[in-house]
Amino acid sequence: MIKSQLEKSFSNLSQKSDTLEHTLDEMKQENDALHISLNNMSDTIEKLQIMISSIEEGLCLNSWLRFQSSCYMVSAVETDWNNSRRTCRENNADLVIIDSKEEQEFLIGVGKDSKEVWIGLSDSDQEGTWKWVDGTPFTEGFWRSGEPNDSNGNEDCAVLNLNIQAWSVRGNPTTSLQAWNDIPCYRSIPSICERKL
Ligand code: 2F8
Ligand code: CA
Repeated sequence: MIKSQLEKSFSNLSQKSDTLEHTLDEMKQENDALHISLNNMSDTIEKLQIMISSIEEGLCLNSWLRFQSSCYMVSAVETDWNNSRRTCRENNADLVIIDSKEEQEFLIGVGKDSKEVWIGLSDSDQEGTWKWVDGTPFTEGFWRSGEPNDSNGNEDCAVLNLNIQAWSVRGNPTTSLQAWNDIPCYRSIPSICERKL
């Protein structure tokens, strides 16, 4: 009697063990499949992140404005030329380099509220030799009549005069293509940064 009960229990346990082993095998297979799909998802996320970065690099986000293949930011922060340049560089940009009539006209239109802004042009290294911040050769600029004049012998940084009307009213007739002046680099004024795409 006891023997037959034991045999029955043993048989039941064996069956349970087989079932458990089978379930374990299934769970292992499921686990392997989950690992594979997790790896695939990680690959997809990585690819999407690369796509997002490249889309962002090709866009002008937040307060940056797009013109041709650059983004521009008119900064209202008033500081000297060197500090303004540092801030542009911290934002993956530099002070603006104006190398076409179209760009000059676009910039005059974007910052009408500021009187004058720093641009990326100076003759600090050698008086009278104007240099763009990125080493682009300087040919001719859009200077106001009579500028640059190195007034008092200490004007080595260039500004763009944005409020053409105000400058004209002050008895110095000017146009959007005659809107640069040289002033002392230590003056605190706003600036325009440019990031080339
Ligand atoms: O427009 C002539 C002259 O006007 C000012 O000096 C009186 C400017 N100086 C500043 O804005 C600091 C000169 O740069 C300019 O040439
Ligand atoms: Ca001047």
